[in-house]
Amino acid sequence: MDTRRALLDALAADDSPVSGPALAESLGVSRAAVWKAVEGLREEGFAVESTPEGYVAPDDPGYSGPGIAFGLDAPYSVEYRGRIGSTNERARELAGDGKSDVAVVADEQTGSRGRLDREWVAPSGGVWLSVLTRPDVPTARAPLFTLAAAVATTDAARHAGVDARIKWPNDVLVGDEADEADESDADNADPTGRGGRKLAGILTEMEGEADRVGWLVVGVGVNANIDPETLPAGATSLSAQRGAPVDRRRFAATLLERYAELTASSGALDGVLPAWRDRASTLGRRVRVDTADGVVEGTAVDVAEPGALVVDTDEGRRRVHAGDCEHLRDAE
Ligand code: BT5
Repeated sequence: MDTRRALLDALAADDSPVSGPALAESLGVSRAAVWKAVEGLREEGFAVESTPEGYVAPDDPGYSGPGIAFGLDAPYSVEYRGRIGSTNERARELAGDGKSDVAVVADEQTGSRGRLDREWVAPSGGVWLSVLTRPDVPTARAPLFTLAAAVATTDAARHAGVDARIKWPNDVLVGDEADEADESDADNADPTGRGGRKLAGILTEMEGEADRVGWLVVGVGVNANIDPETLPAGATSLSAQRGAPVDRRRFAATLLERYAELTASSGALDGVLPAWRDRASTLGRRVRVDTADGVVEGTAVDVAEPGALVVDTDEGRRRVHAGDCEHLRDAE
């Protein structure tokens, strides 16, 4: 483990100051190496304090690489960028270099993408992240990772006090006409009629053989502390919903920890669909899904391995594996 990460772990493990010499000894490095690691953390915005008794973690570790890695209970190293083209693109580059178990996190993206090469608007203030892993699972189960990311994002949003739900397959939304208490509430009304306002989107990219995933990049874009006015119509943000900024460091850490937990093993992956169903707004709804093979319209009744939407149509039951899903009002 590198000295910085070991130092972060030591600071996270202990509320009391940790002395330089003690750290050097426990990490098996020189005192100069400890000092260099402290300086490196400070340069990355993690303001380690020096007291006569030793080093202390900053009160507010901040939205930064070390800030997110500090106390993180997930097996990822964190690569933070203030501004980047696309975290997914960076994660793919790392995959090409043979890397794994890295979370690329950014404040702002200048060239980010949604599905089908659509533009994703990602100004400063968001939580834009991509997790690169090399899971030992058959390629057919890969869609479960997208669903796991949706569950993780929903849980992190709820943790931050925002009642989010999942719209199949990869949107995390707030508010939905079916349970909108007051349709006249302009702030919460759904202008698109598509099942709520979009808080987050997920884009999964992978490479693999038929039977095994090679690498998998799950990219999550969450509108965190952003004025929805600067986003495409139909979008919302955590700060707009809460009426106050969210702690992005904690939000990102919660999301990463939950995602790691849900994808830790093939046994853990078995829990993804039930967790997804619990948080979904799509099930039981009338939907129209635009697929590569045409439009499927009917009632969404279930989601089945590895993430297909099961729709009851006039012509019988259909399984839809990919497409854009619109929630319809019952009368439509
Ligand atoms: C998605 O695509 O929802 C997946 C978005 C994934 C973005 C993340 S950010 C980190 C990582 N790095 C990347 O480069 N990408 C990933 P899709 O379902 O195709 O939705 C795209 C549509 O959402 C666009 O056509 C817009 O209408 C809308 N949109 C764009 N930016 C938005 C935003 N910030 N909030 C809400 N809606 C947005």
